[in-house]
Amino acid sequence: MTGTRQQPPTALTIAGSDSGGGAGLQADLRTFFAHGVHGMTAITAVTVQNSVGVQGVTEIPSGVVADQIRSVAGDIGAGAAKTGMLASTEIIRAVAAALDEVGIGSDHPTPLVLDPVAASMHGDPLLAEQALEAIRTELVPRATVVTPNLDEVRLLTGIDVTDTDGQRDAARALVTMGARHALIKGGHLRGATDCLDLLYDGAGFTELSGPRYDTKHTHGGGDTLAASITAELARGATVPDAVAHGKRFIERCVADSYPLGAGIGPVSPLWRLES
Ligand code: PXL
Repeated sequence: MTGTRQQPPTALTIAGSDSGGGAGLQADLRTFFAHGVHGMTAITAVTVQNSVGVQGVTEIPSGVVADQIRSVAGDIGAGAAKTGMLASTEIIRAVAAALDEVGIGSDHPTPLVLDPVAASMHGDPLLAEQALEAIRTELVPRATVVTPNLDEVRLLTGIDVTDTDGQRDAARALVTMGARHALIKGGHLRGATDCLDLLYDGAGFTELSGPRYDTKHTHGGGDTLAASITAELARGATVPDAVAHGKRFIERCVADSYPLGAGIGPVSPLWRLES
């Protein structure tokens, strides 16, 4: 017997490993799978991590990160790609060069979702402080969509967002830096009763509003949203449609999050298997 299935849409995540399975490339792969998309990985770092925090980080040599990108893009091809934890300036530079070589990024046929991961939910650093400038200059200009939370917005733009007008200012700043679209997530806005994200394409804003769930188990939430957007882009969606889909998808995943260990549990796409 031979299998008859054709190659499904494919997506590449350039990200770190979370040994606890909550965030990082583990979240990306299960999200890709939940969208019917074949996932590939260029691993940037291995974190020693559980539900309580990050106990260690080992970076992968930058040349090996770039080689993973070249290897899979050259043979299999990626319909879309995303970045997560990138750890260092050296890795960011190697990733940017490899993306240009294989044709991924906003000036190329294959879209790039930039999730500018700086720290874990526990506050453990996942990016060297001096690497922020490389994110600004090497990756924001290559991003089809950049998806910062408000902490990442402050680090990248210096803007301390406290309301929707601040979200608009931050979105303008990131598009001025070169991103084609900026999705400014409002999840970290204190006091808000809903969860308002703002998408900007350089011309107009789209407001995406959703419920705020009362759970502490939101580990991997940003990764899962960015991976859902990436998967939809790989399936051929436009950016606005992929982002609107991602917003609905992450809401379900937050509603279906679960406790894990003694600390913070992950958001979960398990509901996709059960419905
Ligand atoms: O959620 C951001 C993130 C990304 N990548 C890795 C992580 C985390 C958060 O902990 O560990 C590897």
